[in-house]
Amino acid sequence: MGQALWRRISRRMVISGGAISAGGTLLTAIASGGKVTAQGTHAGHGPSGLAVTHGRHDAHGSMLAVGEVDSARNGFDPTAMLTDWETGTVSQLPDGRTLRSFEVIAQDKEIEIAPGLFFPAWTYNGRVPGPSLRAKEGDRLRIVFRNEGSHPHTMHFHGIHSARMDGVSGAGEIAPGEAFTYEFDALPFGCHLYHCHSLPLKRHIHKGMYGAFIIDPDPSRHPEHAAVAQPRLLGTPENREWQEFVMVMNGFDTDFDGENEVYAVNTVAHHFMKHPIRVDRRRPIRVYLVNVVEFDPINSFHLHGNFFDYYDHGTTLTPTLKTVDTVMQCQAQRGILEFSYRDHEVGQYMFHAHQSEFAELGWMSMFDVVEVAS
Ligand SMILES: [Cu+2]
Repeated sequence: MGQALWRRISRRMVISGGAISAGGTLLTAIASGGKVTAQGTHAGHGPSGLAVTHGRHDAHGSMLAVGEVDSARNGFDPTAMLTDWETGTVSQLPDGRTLRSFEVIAQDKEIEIAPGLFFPAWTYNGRVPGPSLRAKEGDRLRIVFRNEGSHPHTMHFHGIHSARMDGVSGAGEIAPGEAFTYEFDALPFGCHLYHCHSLPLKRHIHKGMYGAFIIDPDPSRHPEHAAVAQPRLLGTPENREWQEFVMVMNGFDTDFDGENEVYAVNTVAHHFMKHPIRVDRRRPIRVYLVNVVEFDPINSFHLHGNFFDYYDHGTTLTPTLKTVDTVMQCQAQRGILEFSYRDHEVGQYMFHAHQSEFAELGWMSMFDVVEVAS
């Protein structure tokens, strides 16, 4: 779909089933048992998600599924972003503690968020979401932030730190061409985020200035839960058993009317429909889920054919919700999902926002569960 067409339609027109949606999107296909009237879509086989698989291969029924985003031009790939942790440069402080140093640069950059649809983003390190910063509980963190963008920006971390390091507008705002070093301890362990806190806040956030900030528990501090803390700690053999993914649920207001036209996980609409996330059936899955969607009060994650345990904010070592298949998050809410397909047959299993509107506009994805030869 061309950019010009995108500009002419609002998402409400899309949702109301106007000429563009032409009788059905992918999600309508599921709800109606696969009888889709959109030209060429012939989905419709049972509960396993195959209906959608078929729809995926035949793009005519879905306005968003046509074509491919050029990840090379974007300089980032949503699939690679699932696992590309930024763990910083590690050194040792005189007191023996670990110091992790990061460098983050704010830059203006046009990015492609759906095939042919471009968005004038403000980025951290040239990508949306920004780098997934990861540390261990108790590490000292030093983040050198340089603003090479056209507007004042900050880095506001959700974590425990002093007022001087809070990265809010006013004293903490970093002007274009200037730099600031944030320094604080990695606390508490959990699944967190950072974002720009310049004003107007909603503009700076929805332009793309956010990222995941993961603090792994230090097992030595949690002897009573060591068996849970150890597999959460990146680099341990127990952690390598897990298939870990960062999913930042975001949205884009492409015509600046105060509502989003595109929703996604890791920025590119429907990316994980076209590129299902390959997982080994026998190994457990851990998703670090962060919601940064602006303008809409609630987002959600719904898993098909399976249930998960959920750790709200990731700040506990026992689940805060057990055996659920849907979780909702307001903006900046986040958590850890744990589940497995060990007892499932291989195949493609969907997950998506259970706001159908969001799913149709890009926030719909697939796991491709496979048998991996040992
Ligand atoms: Cu900003």
